[in-house]
Amino acid sequence: MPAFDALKIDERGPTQSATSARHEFAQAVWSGLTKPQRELPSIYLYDELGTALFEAITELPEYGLARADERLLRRYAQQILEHLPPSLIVAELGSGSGRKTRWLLEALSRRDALVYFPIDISASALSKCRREFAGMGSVSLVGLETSYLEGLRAAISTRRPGQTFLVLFLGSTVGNFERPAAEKFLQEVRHCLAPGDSLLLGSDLEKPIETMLLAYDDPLGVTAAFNLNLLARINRELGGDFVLGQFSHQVRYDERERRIEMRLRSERQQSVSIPASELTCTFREGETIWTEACHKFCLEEIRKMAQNTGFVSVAQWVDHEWPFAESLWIAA
Ligand code: AVJ
Repeated sequence: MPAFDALKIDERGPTQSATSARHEFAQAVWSGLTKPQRELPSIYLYDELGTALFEAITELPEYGLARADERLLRRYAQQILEHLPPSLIVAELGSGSGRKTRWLLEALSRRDALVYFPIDISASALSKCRREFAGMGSVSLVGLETSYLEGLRAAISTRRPGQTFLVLFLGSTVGNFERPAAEKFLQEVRHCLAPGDSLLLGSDLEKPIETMLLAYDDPLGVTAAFNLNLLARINRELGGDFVLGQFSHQVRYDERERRIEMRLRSERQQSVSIPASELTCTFREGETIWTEACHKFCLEEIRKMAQNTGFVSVAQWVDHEWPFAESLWIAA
């Protein structure tokens, strides 16, 4: 696709200097830790080490989610593609290493040359992704190291007449939003798109509570390390002095909200200072920092979400080994 070389998209997306990224992190830590229920935004879990730990999570026997997602894409790539027009441009929100996406892109690129925009805040995820697709001559990859919507807007701005976009939002990342915020976000995605563009949405389905708890509190402690790494990151990047051994990984399932909640619990009363955020916090014993919510869905609710956000749900594929769904929506 030679025309693509001429495009004026920075490979790294709208670049941000390291100092302004650090400043934003310092600000976010300040505002999260000064709330009555302290919290830290889950996007900050994914620095280089956090991304590696998340990759390890996807290999855990207890975390069936990632394998279910990949199984569905592998098994149904052909069926998914039958719903999609030729001359597709693919943009993926949170591509990670691109491993699961490979199945779909392989099937798509057998029909047509393909442009693929992986969008991820993790530079290391994007470089893995580049390696994953390096050997696939029919895929032109343009990585965008930025937030989902900013990346999506940059990708869509390259649209030429006759091209249709497919947005991938896999791995149940949509579950990290509170339900109303998820709809608002999907509406914003819809606003970036034109009628006839599509969205493939991966969502984890409700399942027995024991199974869900184990998936987020694995006996090896990888998820605990993933969670605690957020404090380690504050120490590394913001000069914090969290003593990691004095915090523990806490997981519960809220049946009313239908979500896994991850927190970090202070095991004793302690003070922590974070110079770059100009903050000193005192934690009570048992006090928690909220780090991530992972909402679980049912099939009907996903179809309803499509309706509420300006899409038409055209098909759903479900994995029965680990209840998980891929839903294909077309922009109305
Ligand atoms: C990457 C957001 C989909 O919610 O299951 C995995 C993140 N956190 N284990 C999820 C996660 C702890 C994961 N997502």
